[in-house]
Amino acid sequence: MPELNTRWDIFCTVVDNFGDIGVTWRLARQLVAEHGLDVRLWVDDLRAFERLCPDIDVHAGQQWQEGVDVRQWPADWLPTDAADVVIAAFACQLPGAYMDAMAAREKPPLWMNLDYLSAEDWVIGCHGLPSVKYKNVQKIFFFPGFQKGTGGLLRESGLLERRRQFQQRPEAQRLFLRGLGINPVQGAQLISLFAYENAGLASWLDVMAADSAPTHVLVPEGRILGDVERWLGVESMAAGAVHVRSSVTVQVLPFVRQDQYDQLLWCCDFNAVRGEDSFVRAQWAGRPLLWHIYRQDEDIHLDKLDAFLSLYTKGLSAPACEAISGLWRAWNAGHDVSAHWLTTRNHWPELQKHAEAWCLEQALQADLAAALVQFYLNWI
Ligand code: TRH
Repeated sequence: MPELNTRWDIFCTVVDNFGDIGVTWRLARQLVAEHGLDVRLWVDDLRAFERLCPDIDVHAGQQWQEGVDVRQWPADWLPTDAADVVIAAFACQLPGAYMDAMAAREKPPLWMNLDYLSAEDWVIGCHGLPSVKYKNVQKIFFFPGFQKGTGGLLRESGLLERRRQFQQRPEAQRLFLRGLGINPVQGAQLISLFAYENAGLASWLDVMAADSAPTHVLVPEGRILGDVERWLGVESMAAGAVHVRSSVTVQVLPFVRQDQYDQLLWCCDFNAVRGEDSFVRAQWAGRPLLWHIYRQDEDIHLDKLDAFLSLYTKGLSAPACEAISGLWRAWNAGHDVSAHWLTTRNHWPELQKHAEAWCLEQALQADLAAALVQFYLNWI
């Protein structure tokens, strides 16, 4: 790709949790590291950012992090020149004065809305279409996605190779896990559990506890902890806590930096993930996964869940497809998942092979950062 001497501004409002900043921080880093771009990342909540990147100074108006010019998005906007490319993440509203600065440029910037991830078919038709216009500046929809004709998924260069090497080195995994205070229970299936509150959790832990084979569940500090505590009958668990109930060991982990979270996913046999970014990272881990989708009004998230399942399960045998789909649907409804977990386990080798194949198939698409850069090159 030709060298681009352009300035890019990415705007991120943290609506809740970590997905907004998780996606934009990952994108900003990649645009700098792999495309040599000047990137400013405007974030309205540095405390959320600090959880993923502990080097963040939450009081700094401006700071450099991994080559990215990180800016606190001030409540009272200060006059700022508009960049060549402007990305509003997840339909966030840009400051009025900044939009005027965009319109005042001799050549208006490429203004894009980086949308939410969805596997629904309509995304292909809407990707790249014009959205609203502000004065002479046209906003464009940019949709990530799993299919040809979408903007693809965030995937750093060499990611799968790094992942594969790590998964082939048990000693590296052991050291990594030890650094997080984890000594995997011998012979246990290792599961990471990152999810929203879920009434179905107790049924899952019940069935793991009753199993003849051991399971070691790693729970990053977060929203599902209340359900874990209720099931264990303990109060206020913190990182480091370990509880054993029959065949299941439950361990609370500290929230780690993004790169370490990847390694955690790579170490586990099965990853329960949520939202958007962790969901994609679990796919790059090449291991079977369970997605807790972000709930939306009027249950439209359930259409998204089904759209993804129908893509993801292509190529699976009918019983394996039924097993994993049943598990995902029950988990997202907060229902009893015990029977679904047992049937899923019956198809384990097939699901493992499939997870790797899905990962490789997805990696055939251009990654989202490269697709954005290409979009810009086509536009100029
Ligand atoms: O945190 P999420 O639920 O985020 C979001 C937001 O709710 C957002 O508003 C919504 O639009 C979106 O979901 C769909 O889930 P997500 O997207 O997986 O983001 C979590 C981020 O946290 C991801 O970048 C991985 C990172 N992470 C770490 O860096 N360390 C950790 O220990 C863990 C558990 C996660």
